[in-house]
Amino acid sequence: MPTDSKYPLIEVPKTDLWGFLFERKDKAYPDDKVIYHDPYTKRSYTYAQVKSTAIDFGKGLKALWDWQKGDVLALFTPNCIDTPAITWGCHWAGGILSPANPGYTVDELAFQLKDCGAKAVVTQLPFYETAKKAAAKAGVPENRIIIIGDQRDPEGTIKHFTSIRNLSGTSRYRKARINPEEDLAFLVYSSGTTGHPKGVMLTHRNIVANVLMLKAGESGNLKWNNGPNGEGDKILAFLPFFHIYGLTCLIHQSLYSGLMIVVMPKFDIEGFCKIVQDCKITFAYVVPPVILLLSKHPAVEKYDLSSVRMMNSGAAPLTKELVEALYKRLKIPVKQGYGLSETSPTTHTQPWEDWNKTIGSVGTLLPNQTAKYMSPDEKEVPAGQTGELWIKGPNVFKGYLNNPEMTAHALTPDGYFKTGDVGHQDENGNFYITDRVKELIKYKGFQVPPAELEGILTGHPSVNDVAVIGIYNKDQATEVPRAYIVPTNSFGKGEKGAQEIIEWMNQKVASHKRLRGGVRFVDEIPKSVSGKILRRVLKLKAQEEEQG
Ligand code: 4UW
Repeated sequence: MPTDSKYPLIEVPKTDLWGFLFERKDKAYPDDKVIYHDPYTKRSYTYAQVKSTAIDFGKGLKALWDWQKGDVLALFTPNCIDTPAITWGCHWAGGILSPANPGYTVDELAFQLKDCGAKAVVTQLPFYETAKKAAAKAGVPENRIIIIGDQRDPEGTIKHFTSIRNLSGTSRYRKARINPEEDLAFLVYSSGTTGHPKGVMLTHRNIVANVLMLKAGESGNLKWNNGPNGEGDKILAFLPFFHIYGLTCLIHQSLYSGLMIVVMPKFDIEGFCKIVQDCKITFAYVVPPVILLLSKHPAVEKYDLSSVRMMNSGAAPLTKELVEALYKRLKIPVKQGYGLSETSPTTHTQPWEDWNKTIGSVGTLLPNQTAKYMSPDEKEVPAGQTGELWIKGPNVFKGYLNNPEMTAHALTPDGYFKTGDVGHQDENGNFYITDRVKELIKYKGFQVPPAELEGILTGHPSVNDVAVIGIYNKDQATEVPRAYIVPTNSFGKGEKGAQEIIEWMNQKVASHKRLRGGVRFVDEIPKSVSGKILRRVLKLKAQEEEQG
């Protein structure tokens, strides 16, 4: 029998994100509450400022480029306090936002711009050159790049978003009419269970549902305090806004619940500790490698982190040892959450009070979620046994963009999404993720699609065949990608050859996709009769090597 959430069903209103966030009657905090704060520049946005800036930006998009419903705006920037206003300004004009990792190379960004059909790109000055080259490759005109943030082009030739806010004649524009169940709010990129990154089509309803699910589940447990400026919960936001975890849990949840977000563009452990201390941060969404640093790094000793009442870890497996090590050192409890780009994202979270009773569990089902575990031949496994997790609910995506084949592979006709994650649940409804049937590698929570790396590596003149797998690196609390390569006869194997391939790859991929797990030369890649790479065989090989 499928398992239903233990929370009461919540009603998901038929509204788009704009109506949900900016036309609601039940907002329980004042319009002048600061929601987004930049501790470096001291710039802030109150709720009212986000709203008015978003409207101005949306009008500017219409005035400049005749923005239409369904037009895609790509976002290529590290975390920036202008991002929320840009996001909802795009929605105001009827657009879809497609955020990309600012670490992408020109080719990686060009792929996404082309795939999502971007009409314009928003970036920051240090990323402009990459954005320009990628835009040229993808056919996006150069004059459709806008910059946000504090740095401006000294020549004044590149449009800054503030300059398109007050274009003359914008008063005649009206907000776009959205069908929340059909119209897309976001196109985030995920490789799903196999292959290259694909556009995950998330509707307005998907995100509205997930924010309400978080409110009833996670936030209810945490008893968020949305008190006045300077009081109330303050959440440190270094997790990227371009990834679904940051997009929903940070940008959307904070505005909906009236919580202050302190925005960090890039993580470093000293910066993290200093901001926690100076801003009296009470909560942080993190990934396992950050917990490792907090429980081991010597710099942590110099700071007072006692304002933090809890952290939430997700995006990759978290070990019991790490949870215990952090608590021992800092007395900060960590709970886990779980989810995927395709589920908007959060499906499970550990109730706050259970953090130390169910360490290792990703938690219980959030409201409106139904789950079951399936065998490889797609039969439901009995309660408590291990299987692939399938999920159903209003937060499940609409499909992969322009990819009916992969959509049909991922979604069942009765609405279940096949997560590709393997696990089980205990008799109290606590879920555990123990393995993956999908190919995906996660480096510090970032997706690394093996098929993409294999595709690039086969372009190396000395590579005859290749397979990439993830190796768990305990010292960094993350998986790292490793390539198994069948070289051409003439290629010098050994350390020098491996180094040559690693350096060649470093030029071609974003930092999180580098071959940090090294290169191994083999005589052949193990494959099934149908030619599918047998990654399990390589994983066993890696384990044997590890054990000496
Ligand atoms: N334990 C083990 C976990 C876990 C995990 C995710 O890049 P995506 O598509 O999406 C994410 C989303 C992370 C996330 C969502 C909601 C939430 O509350 C939270 O909280 C803490 C985190 O990373 O990758 C999805 C894949 O990431 C793995 C799993 O393999 C999943 O399919 N994953 N969370 N707690 N593995």
